[in-house]
Amino acid sequence: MDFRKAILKVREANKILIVSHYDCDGLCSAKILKTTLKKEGKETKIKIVKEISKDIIREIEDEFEKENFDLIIFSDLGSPYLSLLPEDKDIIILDHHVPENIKVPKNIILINPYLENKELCGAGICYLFASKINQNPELIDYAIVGAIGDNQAEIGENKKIVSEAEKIKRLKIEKGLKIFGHVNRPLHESLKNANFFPLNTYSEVVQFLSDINLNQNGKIKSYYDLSKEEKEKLLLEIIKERIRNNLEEPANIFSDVYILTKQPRELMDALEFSTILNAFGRLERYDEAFELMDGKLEKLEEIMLEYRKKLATYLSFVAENMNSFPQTENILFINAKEKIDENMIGTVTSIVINSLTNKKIVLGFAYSGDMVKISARSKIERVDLNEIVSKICEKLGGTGGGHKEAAGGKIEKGKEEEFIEEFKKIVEK
Ligand SMILES: [Mn+2]
Repeated sequence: MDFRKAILKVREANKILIVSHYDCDGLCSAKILKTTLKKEGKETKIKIVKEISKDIIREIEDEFEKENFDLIIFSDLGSPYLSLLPEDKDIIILDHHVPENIKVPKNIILINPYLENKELCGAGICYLFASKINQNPELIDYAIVGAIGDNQAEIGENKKIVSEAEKIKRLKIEKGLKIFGHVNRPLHESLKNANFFPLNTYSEVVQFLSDINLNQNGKIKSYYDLSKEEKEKLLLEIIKERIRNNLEEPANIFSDVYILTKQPRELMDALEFSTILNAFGRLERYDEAFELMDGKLEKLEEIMLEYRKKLATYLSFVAENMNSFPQTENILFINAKEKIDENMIGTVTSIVINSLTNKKIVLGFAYSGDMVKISARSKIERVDLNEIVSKICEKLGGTGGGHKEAAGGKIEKGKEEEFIEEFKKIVEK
């Protein structure tokens, strides 16, 4: 990726509007850009958006004129909508979504690893760009968290950033368990959710931990806080329990844990950090997200509680209505209408495909004003959701796009069934 033109543009500008995506990767991208540009003495303003649409572009143009900006940087979004962007303003796009297939307009500098057949998350692109402007080694934390949020830390160019972070000792990768909450959740909670073996209730999990002396008078540590010996004992006992239960691949319980060594304890597990940022974004608590990244943790607990409550309600709704949703042997269509918040339909769809169904493709539909937001997830290698979803959305007068294994779109209300029929037709072929 060649950043030279973009760097020149930034040097010329005084007041820069940063428009970024509302998910973890987008929030991390904006944090990196803001910190770097501020250090250069630039005035900046961050605008977090859920998507690019004509209305949003109009809003951006108004803001640009009213507040006398001289440059817009889009991060972690923009590429698929080149023809919607303003034609008379300087624009830099730092993005990894599949670009719209047109000649890039003259006023736009498009930097996108996709054009070089590379994979790098939005925050990773922003980090490389930022490190060519000035040195802020601590910003590498956000490149890592962005990559984890987009599920890309072990893919492509992201791996190079991961190694760099290890080299400068801001990141430590440890062998851990396939659990969530290595650092900040007590073991019985993480284990209960991990489903390593058939223990159904908290009390059964607590009993298991008591039996192996990891429950000291009702105090249960997190995995991270166990001593080396305690960790070894725990792993051994889990594997033994899995063998006793005749589970396949009994030792398949490990995963890497990315520990950000310089972050406060609440944020040092990069997976937890990314989940937190995604949650803040879905609840549209953007200011609080940036405060959090500045180390202010006061609102963390309250916001995460609100998020978990909402998510639990949506997952129960899906579980209760699973049989009545349209489906084929391999595809589930969660037609949630107004029952699931459009901001959270993507998260719900991801959780459903990973743990609530055996279907290989899951789509979620949630009302979004006069439109329906669509979120698609696939576990079938041959299926390119970016292509299929964008094609059907366009055919129905909407817009869509994304990645091969995860894509989204918007169509008018009432066209859901048509979409579902088209989707079945294409995928079955
Ligand atoms: Mn991204």
